[in-house]
Amino acid sequence: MNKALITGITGQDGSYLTELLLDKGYEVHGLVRRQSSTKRRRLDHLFANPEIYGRRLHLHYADLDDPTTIRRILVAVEPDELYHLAGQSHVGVSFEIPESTCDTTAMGTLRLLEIIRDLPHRPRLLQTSSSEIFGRPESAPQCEATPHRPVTPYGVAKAFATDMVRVYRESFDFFACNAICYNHESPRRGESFVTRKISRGVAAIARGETDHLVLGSLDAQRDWGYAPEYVAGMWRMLQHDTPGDYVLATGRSHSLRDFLEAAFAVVGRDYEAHIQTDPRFVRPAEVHRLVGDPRKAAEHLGWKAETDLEELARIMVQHDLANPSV
Ligand code: G4F
Repeated sequence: MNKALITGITGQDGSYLTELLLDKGYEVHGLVRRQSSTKRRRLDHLFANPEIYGRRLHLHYADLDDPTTIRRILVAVEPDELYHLAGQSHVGVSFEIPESTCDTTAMGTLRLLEIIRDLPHRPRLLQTSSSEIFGRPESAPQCEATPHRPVTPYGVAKAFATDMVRVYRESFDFFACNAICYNHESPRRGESFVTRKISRGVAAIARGETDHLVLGSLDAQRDWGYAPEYVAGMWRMLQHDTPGDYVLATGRSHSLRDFLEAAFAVVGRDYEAHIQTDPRFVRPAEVHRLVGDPRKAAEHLGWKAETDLEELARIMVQHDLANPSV
């Protein structure tokens, strides 16, 4: 039985990846931060299954700033594959807490690489990188060779982590890959990210709980895909013969207004009647024209993003209509 270890297992991607690996027959181990609350809603359905939790799914307490504990767990578990998904993932928040963002996302990745370097049985490593590393690129779409020009603390931290993974691959013969992910969303997306904020807001408006939704800049353009497809791309990277970096993206750019239109259309409303803007949600700096070129992932891994923006908005809004409290 293949063994995988996931950092960030309780997040959107971690929970979808856990389901995918369990389906494929893996034994899955996850690192979780110690918190007073043990509620992990994205994994609840797996905890509740006695055939899975404690048998094929195991959780271990460890923080990214605690290398001794991570080393101990890696030595004990001996995973074949390590998916490094953890880190502070909110770009706007990274302007408020840049030091801890860099500590978890940049240094946390380097610490993990250093631990793996000393292991007698090195797992294959997948690091979730981000389109934020491209910042304000000169060209669109961006591919694996596009220069890194981050403009946010989060982007700088991810660029550091991405380059370190490449350096360890080239210098120490690691099987290590960067999944350069463009925005990927789902009903499990955290509530402070814009698509989920919108899908929850649309559902609340449809239920008559409020009549407006407050956002920041509506000028944003993003390449939005569906998260379960992206974790499948991550898995494919570690099954390939050789390690490398891959852009995971739809290849299509949309404006925030496009997403608003699609989400409000699900409940038969016009978004313009319900949107207010507030500078509190506008960031000190924004990335530009981020749209990915996923051709390498298609050619080498046979991976393709299938879900379009309208379908994504429909999946998210329908979920939030049916689950008002989640
Ligand atoms: O949903 P967002 O917060 O996502 P963002 O900043 O693109 O980052 C996400 O995708 C990256 C690429 O995959 C990841 F690396 C990162 O970890 C994260 O998953 O914001 C999207 C856009 C931004 O331009 C933002 O300024 O929406 C704009 N926006 C407008 N009003 C808002 C809001 N964003 C948020 N979060 N909240 C608003 O009220």
